[in-house]
Amino acid sequence: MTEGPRFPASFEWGCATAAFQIEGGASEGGKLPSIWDDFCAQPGRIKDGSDGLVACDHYHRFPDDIALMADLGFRHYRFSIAWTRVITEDGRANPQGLDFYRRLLTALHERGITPNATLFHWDLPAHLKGGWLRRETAYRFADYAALVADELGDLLPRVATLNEPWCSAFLGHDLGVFAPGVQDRPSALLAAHHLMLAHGLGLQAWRSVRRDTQLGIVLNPELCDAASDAPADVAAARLAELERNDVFLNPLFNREWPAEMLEQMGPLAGQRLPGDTAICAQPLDFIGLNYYTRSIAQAPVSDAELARGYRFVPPDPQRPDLTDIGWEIYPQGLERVTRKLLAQWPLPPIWITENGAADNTPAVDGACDDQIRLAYLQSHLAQLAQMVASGIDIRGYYVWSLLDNFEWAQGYSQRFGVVHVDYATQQRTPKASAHWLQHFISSPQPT
Ligand code: GCO
Repeated sequence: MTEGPRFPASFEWGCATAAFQIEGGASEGGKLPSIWDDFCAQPGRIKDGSDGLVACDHYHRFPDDIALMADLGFRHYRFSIAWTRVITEDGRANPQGLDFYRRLLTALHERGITPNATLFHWDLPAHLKGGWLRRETAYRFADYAALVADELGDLLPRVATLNEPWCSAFLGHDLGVFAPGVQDRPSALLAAHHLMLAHGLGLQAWRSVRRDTQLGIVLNPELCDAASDAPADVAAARLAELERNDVFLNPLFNREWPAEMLEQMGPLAGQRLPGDTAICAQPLDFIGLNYYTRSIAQAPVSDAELARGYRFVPPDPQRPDLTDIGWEIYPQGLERVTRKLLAQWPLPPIWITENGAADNTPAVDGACDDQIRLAYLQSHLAQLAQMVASGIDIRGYYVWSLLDNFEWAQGYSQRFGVVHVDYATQQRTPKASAHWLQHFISSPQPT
């Protein structure tokens, strides 16, 4: 990195994972199936036909993974709790599942690593029929939040309700590429509403049990640029941002949804009840922002695009500035999107809860030279340093991800870890990026 601003000593450095992507142990300790288990079992849903049954076997290997994290210098760890592990079908506590997380959390604290738990990272219990299309699910989420607060809250200083509810709602119910695989625009908006209701009810439920936890939510805001100055392209980019940003941020601050989104919902808009927005708007101690890339939109063409109001233009795969999954490397976007949000909503303190790159470099002879990821992290941390120095209230950064893991519809074909995982042997190999981060964290100055 070139000479640049310094991070404050209090800045927090961590890594992130999610339960379904790493744990495996799919039917151990009384764990129930989630909608992602069901989705993986449907032919054609996952690129390499894989599933989360074993994943990184973190369920059994967590002590070693925590030791590795500590060796690499991470003092903060963002992970998710599997709802399906800690609750029985009739809504009671599952002591075996809770015991797993108690052992995990105890091991983290013993290593001086501060946990940041997400309650819902997409793995909805399959037995909650109707899923996010039913209002009832939001109330079940609140019961789950209260249970975790009661059982594990003493070990959890910081908790987020949801991770990227946009993905659950829109990838899951409009594009249909994520579980549960529905393709219906109004349904996606209804799911988004119920997710935000779950967030609000969840915060109320948690606070009714304990008041010493910092509580928030993790979003993946969109920075969408128009493909041209043509008014139809500019309008399309705006609609993409309304869907991705306003639908989630407005309720957090007691603001109604944009009229365009209510219109797209059609008659289902009637299922948004008076008072719901106020429930969503619980006080936030922090907000987590996940950033990977920006997108480019143009005027819609197909029927599905017309229902959305935009169409995305993917970057030309020949461009050199893409990660292995085909996403543009665009560090300025981290600052642009953060400033855009701050101009529109009174955000609480920010943590960058995910940032990272797909780089599928193989491990050879105990080493993995992931140069795409290394350059990606260096450019984004240089951008972040400038943002922090300019006074934006960002308190920490979690790299996505500690380990290569189950990348949802991409299966194991895309590797996001700073540590390589050989899925046949479960061998972990820290990559060049991990060694660089280790050094950086010990003296986090872009020099
Ligand atoms: C996310 C996802 C991660 C993905 C990552 C890369 O919250 O976006 O949590 O699960 O693996 O974003 O696509």
